[in-house]
Amino acid sequence: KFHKNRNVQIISCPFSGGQARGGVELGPDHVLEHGLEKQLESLDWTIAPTKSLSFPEPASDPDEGKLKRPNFVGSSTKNVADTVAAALKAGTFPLTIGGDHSLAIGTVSGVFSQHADACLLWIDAHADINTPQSTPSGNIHGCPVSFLMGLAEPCPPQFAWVKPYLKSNKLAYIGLRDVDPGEREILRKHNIAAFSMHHVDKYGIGKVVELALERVNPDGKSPIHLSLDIDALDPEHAPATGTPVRGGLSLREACYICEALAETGNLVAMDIMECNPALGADAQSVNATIAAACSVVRCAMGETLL
Ligand code: 5AB
Ligand code: MN
Ligand code: MN
Ligand code: MN
Repeated sequence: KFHKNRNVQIISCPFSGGQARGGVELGPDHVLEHGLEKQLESLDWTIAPTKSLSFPEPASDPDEGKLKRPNFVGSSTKNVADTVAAALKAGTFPLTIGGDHSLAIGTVSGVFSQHADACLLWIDAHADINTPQSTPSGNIHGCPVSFLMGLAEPCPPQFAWVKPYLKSNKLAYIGLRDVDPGEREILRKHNIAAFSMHHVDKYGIGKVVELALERVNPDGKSPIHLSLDIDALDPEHAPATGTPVRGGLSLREACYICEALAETGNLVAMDIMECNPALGADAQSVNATIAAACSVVRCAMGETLL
């Protein structure tokens, strides 16, 4: 059933410091209240007691250049990195529930500290690769990948602990459709495997996943970390998120990506990020978003249709 290791450590991260919209810190509780633990149990996973992290706010947090709340994000993501690394050391699969996507500075650091040869699949409407210089918003949830690659020069002191583990040939995107000009330049310069919705339309999702894996995992041996921003999905399926962009993945396309990664047998960690229950137009759109988040997680954890 794809996953050899069937011990999961859920890490709940009610954190919103990487962006300005309140409510994304409520994401983890909604996902858990939707019954995710039971759902994983019925997929034969053994669930370690869920770790719920708390994120104390620093007394003072002045902007660092353009970056907003650098102390808060820097210390919180360090905590996440240590927790993810500990989960892997304990032989469990870290499943991190956000919270905003700046948390991935922590999750990816934690995974690469234990699996130096890992690759990263980033499923998102956005590339999240702005540097402290290129960020148009100052929101760090738009910057995690640049920190992980060591592109921030100079590196802000709050992120000095982040090792540049991530090499450009070990990163692939699927679902992109809102990429800033500075980000586009970085993607080109580093020849990063970036599959936009245009490629999904042109080749179909099956081929896109195949092409992405060929680029980042040509010999099929690398452990895989999946970082999934719920805004990769079309707002029709996941409206309750801070930065929705029309023209996204269908629920099935997102599920397919997760199923295909599970099938490799190499998935070692997953993030599900950016569900914001405060932003749905009504209870039904919040519920649809949370249900979609649980669906993609189950697919990554080995649920199959037949
Ligand atoms: B998300 C934008 N590129 O840097 C920026 O939701 C949006 O984690 C970032 O993908 C969206 O502020 C970050 C305009
Ligand atoms: Mn996004
Ligand atoms: Mn994101
Ligand atoms: Mn977002």
